Amino acid sequence: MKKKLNIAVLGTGFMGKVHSYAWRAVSKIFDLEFEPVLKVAFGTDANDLSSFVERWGYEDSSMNWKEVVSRPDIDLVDIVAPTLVHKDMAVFAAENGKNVFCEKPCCLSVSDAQAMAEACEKAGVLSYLNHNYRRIPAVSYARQLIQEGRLGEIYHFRGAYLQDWIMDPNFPLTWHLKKEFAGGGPLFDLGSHSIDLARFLVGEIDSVTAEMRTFIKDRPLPGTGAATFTAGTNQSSEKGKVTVDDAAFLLLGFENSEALGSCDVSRFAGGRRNYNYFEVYGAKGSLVWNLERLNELQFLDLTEPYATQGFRNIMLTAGDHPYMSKWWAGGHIVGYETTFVNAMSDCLTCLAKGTAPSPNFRDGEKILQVLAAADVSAREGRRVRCQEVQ
Ligand code: SOE
Repeated sequence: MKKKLNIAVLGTGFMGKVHSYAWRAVSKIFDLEFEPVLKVAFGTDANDLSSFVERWGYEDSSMNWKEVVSRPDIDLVDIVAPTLVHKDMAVFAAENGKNVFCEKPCCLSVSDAQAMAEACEKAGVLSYLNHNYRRIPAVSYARQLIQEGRLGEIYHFRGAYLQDWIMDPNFPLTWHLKKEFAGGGPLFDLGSHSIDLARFLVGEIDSVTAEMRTFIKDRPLPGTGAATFTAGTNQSSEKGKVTVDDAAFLLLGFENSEALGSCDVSRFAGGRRNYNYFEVYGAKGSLVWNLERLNELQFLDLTEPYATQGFRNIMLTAGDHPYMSKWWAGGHIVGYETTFVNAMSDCLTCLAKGTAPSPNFRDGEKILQVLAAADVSAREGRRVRCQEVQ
């Protein structure tokens, strides 16, 4: 008999939807000690909240997140609200003895991430930071190949995360475009993913040199009722300042190797709807991966004779590929939503074993240091050591 684990989900947007789907699926796909129960959802818009709760089968709802988090029947708080509120929600949850699962980016600043990590450590609760792309079989397998030494010494990581959803100058000034709500533009939203992958595959980053641009500096204000948690489509004729980047290009130095890395993030890459990409080049081999073909990993083995070398396309659908033994019959592909199911499975496995998941809020702190260093570097026009920023 599985133990019930009562979940409170804070937020009803896109991530609220994906997380609800994954909490529902995880104990059906994986053999876990826990069975998540969608106990209560928090939202800021009464109509959205009631349809969300009905659609996903939550037992209860509330428009007061503190009330939700402090309920004695809640075991785990899942934060899918805007970045601005992550820290307060996570700290309050930890203080109330709840395990915390939090969407990326971790929070707005290095000191907020430290506060989140400390609160969880002090309370002895789990902290889990959701960088779901690590959980893709191909990405996990890429790390395995690197750790097995199949790439040898790593020379380069080239990451890119490109989107195009705000290229229209009439796209409204939603919370994503305000620094005080989001911390940064694609630098935080997408760069946090790329940096997580760079750390996952290559190692700790210790310096950053960056350039950033904001192409559209003023945008129409969103319509009424859309100020904080939702985008809103009914915009007004008044305009407001965009206070985040539209694109950021980073050069990365690594702590324990001479590897040279880069990471380009943008919301102005036309046609790139959700293009998360990396290449890793080593002394013995190279890897290429792209979210649009998430079941595939390209591998070039430099130990083969030069004349026959070439990238081979590995389909990650065998039972012995990471996560795949629990999914469909061999040879069948998986999609975006499975990355969250895999993430929740890993999180619940750590909870059952009492081990710290990775990434957690300490990793969030490291990622925030890189993002903050990139921000300083772009503004001051110089290379910045990650330790410099707090
Ligand atoms: C929007 O840019 C977004 O939903 C990100 O916030 C997610 O983290 C990314 O995975 C997909 O795009």
